[in-house]
Amino acid sequence: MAAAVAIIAALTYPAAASKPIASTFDTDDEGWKVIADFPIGGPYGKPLRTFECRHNREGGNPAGCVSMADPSDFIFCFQAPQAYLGDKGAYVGGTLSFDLKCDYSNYEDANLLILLGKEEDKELVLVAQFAIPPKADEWTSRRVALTPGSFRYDSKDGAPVSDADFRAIMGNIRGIWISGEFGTQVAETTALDNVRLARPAEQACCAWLGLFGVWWVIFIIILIILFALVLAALSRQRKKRAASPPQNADQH
Ligand SMILES: [Ca+2]
Repeated sequence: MAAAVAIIAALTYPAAASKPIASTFDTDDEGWKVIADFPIGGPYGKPLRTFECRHNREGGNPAGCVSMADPSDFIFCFQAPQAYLGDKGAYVGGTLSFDLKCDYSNYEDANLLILLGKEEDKELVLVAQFAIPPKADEWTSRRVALTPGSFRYDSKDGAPVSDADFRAIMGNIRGIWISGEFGTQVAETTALDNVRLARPAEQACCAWLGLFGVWWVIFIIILIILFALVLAALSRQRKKRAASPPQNADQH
């Protein structure tokens, strides 16, 4: 049995150790805020106002989510909490994914993911574009590859980002902002759910798990436990036989 426990621990430890940074908003806003009033087209480096997100216990994808009603004519973004910031060099080549839902979607210029960082004394703002939610009131999943090719300097029309600058930012992320601005009028409410920062290895693992589902892992664990129980029963039987005197000896 001890061997089975060790095998299970060995199987489950890597998954726990490499647990992705994720927000599913089951019980609260998990530290996410909203920042607002960026001019359309940028610059995006300095928000004017900060708001609390609204946490919704239902209506997410599934369960809870956070949302924000457009506060102004300008662009507003969901701001990631501290867990997503700092040294994330191990996530270069991974992805940032998230689900968005918007009740009024007719603005196609602010579908932005903004990364903030610093290279030596220079403040850097990197901007990636993601596909806009195609229909109002439907959850859509978006995924941005964490590679230099996904980003531009300062705005969606900026210059391509160098590998050195991208690695410098990922080594000390100071801000991750996901735009919620999808309406030309001050009318829309945008919701966010299932944010996930994944390393390259975690993506491969998830794709593999996706093929078989989590039940496959549970099945393997049950098999290991059954195998351990059979081994323990056989071992007990062997010990019992060894302890009993041979039958022939009784007949003499
Ligand atoms: Ca959720």
